[in-house]
Amino acid sequence: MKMTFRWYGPSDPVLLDYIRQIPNVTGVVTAVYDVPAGEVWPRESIAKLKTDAAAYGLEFEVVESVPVHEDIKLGRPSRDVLIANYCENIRRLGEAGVRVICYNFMPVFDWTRTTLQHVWPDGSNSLAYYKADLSGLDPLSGELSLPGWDSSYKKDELRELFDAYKSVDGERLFEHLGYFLDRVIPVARESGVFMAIHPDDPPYPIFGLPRIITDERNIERFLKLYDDPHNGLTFCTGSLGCSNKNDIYTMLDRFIAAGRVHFVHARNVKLYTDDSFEETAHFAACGSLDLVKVMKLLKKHDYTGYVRPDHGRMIWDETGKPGYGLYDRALGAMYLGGIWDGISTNN
Ligand code: CS2
Ligand code: MN
Repeated sequence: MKMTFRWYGPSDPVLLDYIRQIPNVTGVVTAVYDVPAGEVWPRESIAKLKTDAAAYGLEFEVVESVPVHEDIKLGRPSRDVLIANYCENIRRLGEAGVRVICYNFMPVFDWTRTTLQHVWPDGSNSLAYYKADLSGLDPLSGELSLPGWDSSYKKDELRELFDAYKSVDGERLFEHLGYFLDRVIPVARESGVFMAIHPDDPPYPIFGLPRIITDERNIERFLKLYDDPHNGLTFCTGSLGCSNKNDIYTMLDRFIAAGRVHFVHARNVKLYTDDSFEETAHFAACGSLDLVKVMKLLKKHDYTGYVRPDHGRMIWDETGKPGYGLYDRALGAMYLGGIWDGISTNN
């Protein structure tokens, strides 16, 4: 396995200079952030990410994310041009040495939480999601915004999007995903790139919008839509693990055995019976998920793909992008690396 770390580019307060000091981290996961969804990334911008990372001895082999334009998810006529642009991005990234592209197919919103600063007794804070609080949130109010979301939508545009999704249920969304994969995966294969869809976070419909990359059955269906290793998964333990219905260990075992996992996001959450959850430190004892078991499964299958610590808490008075501070993610990388070393020695 290759340990990586997410880096939000030159404006990220977490500097490459810091990332390179985390033992065992060999590469960064990043993206071109100044090009709107649906457009082609300039070759120079891609090359710059590579040279920036290389200047600190870090590889750039994983992109997270190349966003999928809403018109593709909605199956609108403009999707053909947008998919052609997406394919061009895959080609350009492949040429630059990128091996894995993480993306998601969630309508309108990326990850959703009801608070960004749940305060723990030890003074740290983390993201959390309380089901009861969600009913009080109106996504169309224009006042709600989360760091994972595309903030470029204006109120009217959001309303228009919500209206458009009234005719797109889970079945239609699956059809639109299939249409996308039929065109994108052959290009990925030619380009030596593995596509890795990120599960929906949380893994069930919210605000009346469909979500389909949610559980074992639906992921199996997704993999069959285009049965090729280049149509693969980002296995995000925290996203799949925040539904009581998902047994993430059985799922990981099975999808890794099938050669379909190319990227692992390791995140721990404390899960409640109603599927509310709080994000915790990576340590198994801190949450409901056992990342030791996860690493053992990677070992069992001699996993050679990429891993990164996912969201961390904010600790030691750090401020910054919620979920993406330096300190707790670095502790996470160390915990995961320690487990890996521990299970790798024969002594
Ligand atoms: C990430 C996702 O921050 C996170 O939770 O795991 O936002 C992820 O980057 C996207 O869903 C991938 O497209
Ligand atoms: Mn994730």
